[in-house]
Amino acid sequence: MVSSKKERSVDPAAQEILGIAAQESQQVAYDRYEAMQPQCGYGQLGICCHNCNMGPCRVDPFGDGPQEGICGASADVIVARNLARRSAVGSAAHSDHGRDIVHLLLSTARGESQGYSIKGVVKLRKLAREWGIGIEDATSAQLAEKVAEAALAEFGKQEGELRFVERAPQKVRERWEQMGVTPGGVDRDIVGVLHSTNMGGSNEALHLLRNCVRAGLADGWGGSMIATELSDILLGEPQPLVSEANLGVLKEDHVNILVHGHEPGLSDALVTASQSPKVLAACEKAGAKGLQLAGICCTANEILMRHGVPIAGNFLHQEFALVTGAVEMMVVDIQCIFPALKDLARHYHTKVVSTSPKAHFEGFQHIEFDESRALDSAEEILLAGVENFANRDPEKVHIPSDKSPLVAGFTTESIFDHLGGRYRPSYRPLNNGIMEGRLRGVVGVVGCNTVKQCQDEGHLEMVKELLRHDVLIVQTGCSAIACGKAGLLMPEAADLYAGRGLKEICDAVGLPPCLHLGSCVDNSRILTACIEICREGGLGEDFADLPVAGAAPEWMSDKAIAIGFYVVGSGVFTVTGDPLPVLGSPMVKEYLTDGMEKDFGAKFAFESDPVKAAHLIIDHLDSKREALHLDSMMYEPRPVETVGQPLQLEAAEAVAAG
Ligand code: SF4
Ligand code: MSK
Repeated sequence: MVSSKKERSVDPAAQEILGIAAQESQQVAYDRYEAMQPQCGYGQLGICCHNCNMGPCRVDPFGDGPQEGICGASADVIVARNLARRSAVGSAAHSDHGRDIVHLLLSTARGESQGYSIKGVVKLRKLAREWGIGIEDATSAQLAEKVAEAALAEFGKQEGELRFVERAPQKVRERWEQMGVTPGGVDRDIVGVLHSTNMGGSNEALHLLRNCVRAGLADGWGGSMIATELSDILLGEPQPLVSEANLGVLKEDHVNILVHGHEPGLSDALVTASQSPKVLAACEKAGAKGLQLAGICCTANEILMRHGVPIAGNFLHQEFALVTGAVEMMVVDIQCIFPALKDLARHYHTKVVSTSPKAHFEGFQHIEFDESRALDSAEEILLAGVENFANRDPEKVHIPSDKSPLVAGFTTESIFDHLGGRYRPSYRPLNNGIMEGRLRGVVGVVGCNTVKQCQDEGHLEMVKELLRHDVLIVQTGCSAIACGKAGLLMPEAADLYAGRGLKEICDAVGLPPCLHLGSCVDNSRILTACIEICREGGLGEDFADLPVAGAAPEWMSDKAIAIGFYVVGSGVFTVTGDPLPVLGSPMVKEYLTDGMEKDFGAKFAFESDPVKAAHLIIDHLDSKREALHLDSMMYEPRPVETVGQPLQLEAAEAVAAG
């Protein structure tokens, strides 16, 4: 049965576009998902193995058929081994992204790239100090070269630990040491984990599950943290800024060019090139009023937080954007890109252009992005998009009017300034807010969309439930975009959704109740924020002590698996919407949702109902508060009846009092 528009997305722009796609007989991912039913149960349970050519093997979950593969691998081993592979793939994706940023910083420092300069000088000097790279009177370029060389060595390191391990609290490091998962070289760890999953490699489920953590930590404390830090050094440290999100940012009288993917090097050059006189003149000549650049997925987050470029949408919006009929070009690089875009591109006039040597697509045009001539390369790409304006069919143009204002661009460092003020930057107000019971805790709600759930519903329902219980939300990736589209990234959202304590803090320091911290690799900012909370004192010395949690209500990518393992592996309780693909092994499920806590200080929970998931988190935060002997919460949760309306304190109190 075909699901309705409202079952597919809570976003009104998406619902409008889904109606248009149906009228025009265009398929989107939901249609393909429904045609795929029933999906393979063995795959869903994680008990199918094709790791050698004697297979594929599958274990019968009902106990009537084979209980082990041809080599003798049990369901526990097969499930854990599949998960370790996926964690390693997610870690590889983030880390290879990080490596590219390092190369770009290095070529910029050596004067071999075009159009980039070292913008985050404060962060550069700070990181150089942290890594013991001291050069008297060094220029930024000299220092950046040394830092980039040191960062590059982190990938191929053959001995010792990753440099960023030193940032982790002592107790976290001790647990990693005991469990044998302290991240060493990024590539070494990923290769080691993949090797362990080869046929006849590791055949003990617990060992493989620790390898899931090892691969994840190489991502979180390696590839992703390097990506975030060096992006800030090269492209500039984001600062809070105002922009907009949703398909309504597209303009009927402009050439609309979208960037989709992850790596900020390309998108940053496109932003610069979009203002070039040559491109603007070409727009005018084509009869357009200008060029509207907008983003999809995480590359959108990168140029949003550094340049205020508006966001057209999150993961599932990549197809919806094309159905507007108003997109001249979609420029993609790597990760989260549907090969199916070619079919919509054929029906509409959109040119879909791949640019990365790492990702080519059947039916897309490939124009390889060359960083040594980045601006010229970006300009050529944009000019090809402008040229396509002439092929737009006005009959097919339907741009939904929906868009929401948002504030984005927070970082671990800028939160300091916001909380403590320019002259007293500090996390003290945050820690005090938690300690005195104004704030219940801090939760990272992150991750993707999936066709298995109504788009954005999981993110929004969970976030709203947490906000009314005085939980400060930090966000990245497509979850941040979901909340941006729904108006939750504005300071005014505190009035509409936050409990009284959270609202008081947001009002006092001028913060939205949900803080946009960037793209998927910027989940490492959540780790560094936790480090600062520990360092500030009063809430424990270990991530596992803190009233904090993570959630990925609509996760989809292997990158989310790697993130889950580095977050839980670092001591932070995490809830996923769909369960990880482990239900074919009760032992693996039990370890992830219980046993891990003994080994790593935290565990996973699986809960697809976002409100129930929010309450698992609230219970967790309360248990941590109790263990820390913190004051009880200052106020009752905001009454559910008042959610979405400006908070009238007297009325709220009256409702709360019954
Ligand atoms: Fe089957 Fe074992 Fe080969 Fe997997 S590794 S396909 S379980 S024989
Ligand atoms: S883009 S990994 S769908 S968050 Fe980072 Fe969004 Fe998930 Fe891709």
